[in-house]
Amino acid sequence: MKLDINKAKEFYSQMLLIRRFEEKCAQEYSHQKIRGFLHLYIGEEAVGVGVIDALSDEDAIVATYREHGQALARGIPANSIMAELYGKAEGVSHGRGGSMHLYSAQKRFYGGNAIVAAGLPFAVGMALADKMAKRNRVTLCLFGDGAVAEGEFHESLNLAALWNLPVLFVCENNQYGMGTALKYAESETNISKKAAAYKISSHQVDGMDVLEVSKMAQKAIKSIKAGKGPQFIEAITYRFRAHSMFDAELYRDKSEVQEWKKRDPLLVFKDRLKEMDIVINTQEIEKEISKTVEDAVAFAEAGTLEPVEDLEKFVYSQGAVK
Ligand SMILES: Cc1ncc(C[n+]2csc(CCOP(=O)(O)OP(=O)(O)O)c2C)c(N)n1
Repeated sequence: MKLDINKAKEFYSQMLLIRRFEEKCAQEYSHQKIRGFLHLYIGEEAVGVGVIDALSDEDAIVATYREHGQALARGIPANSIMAELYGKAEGVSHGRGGSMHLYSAQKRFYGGNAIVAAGLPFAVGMALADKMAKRNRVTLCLFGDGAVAEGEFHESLNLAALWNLPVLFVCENNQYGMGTALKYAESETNISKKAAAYKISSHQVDGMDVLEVSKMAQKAIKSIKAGKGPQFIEAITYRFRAHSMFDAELYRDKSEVQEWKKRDPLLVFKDRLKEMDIVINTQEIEKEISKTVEDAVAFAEAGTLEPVEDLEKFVYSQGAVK
């Protein structure tokens, strides 16, 4: 794959921003500045960054509760994401969504969803609307391997194929559901094979290599925009952190985590740049990113908590979040 220096900087910066932003989130969670559930994406950065880069501004994204990284890759400002995690009114969902429900109609980022597999029928519905209105756009649907055990996965894939809908399904296979390895939950662990059974063009990709992910996503989106129907990508990846901040991680060996860390997407990318003789100033990028993250925390700290009187605001649609 040809890579120019600007794209190289962009990929590296985005992956590093996700990493540093989330390391900060973990810290602020332990200081109880961030509350509720917090699911970190660390280790999976190459998937979100590679796939989202292939979208245009008109395309939509539907994600899961592990979505901070994807929201950052979509260009939602770090400030408004951090403020959302702090529950502040300046947050991207006005402080009402929290970590699991980032939402920006302006960026066509439609969640953030706490329910496993719930995004799939939602994405299929959005793609159906686009098809009916003859708009040539794609809905990207991101979900974890745990979603495969849900009926919604099968119903959604079936309809998307049957109706030839413009959806890109991306399964982020990080090998684990909440506390269960995929192999204990699924009789067939090759998820792309399941999608292929619905006559959807399906592929596996190395989810630790942003260039491989990007190449495959671009191909898939080109095909969808040519009217050839849904595509399915299974990105093989790994989460370096626990399922959420509450998880004692008793279900996997530390040595396994260490093995996967050798394939850290930031290291893999640096190696790829070396192979291609592309030199970027990583120290300068590190400095810029740490300033962005510090600013985001300051912005969130200075944000506003809504008064209790606002509790029922937005419950009915007249006050829907824009
Ligand atoms: C319908 C439903 N069932 C169960 C849960 C509880 N739950 C939360 S996360 C999770 C595991 C999902 O794993 P996966 O889809 O692989 O995503 P990952 O956390 O690995 O990104 C479960 C079972 C839920 N949120 N929704």
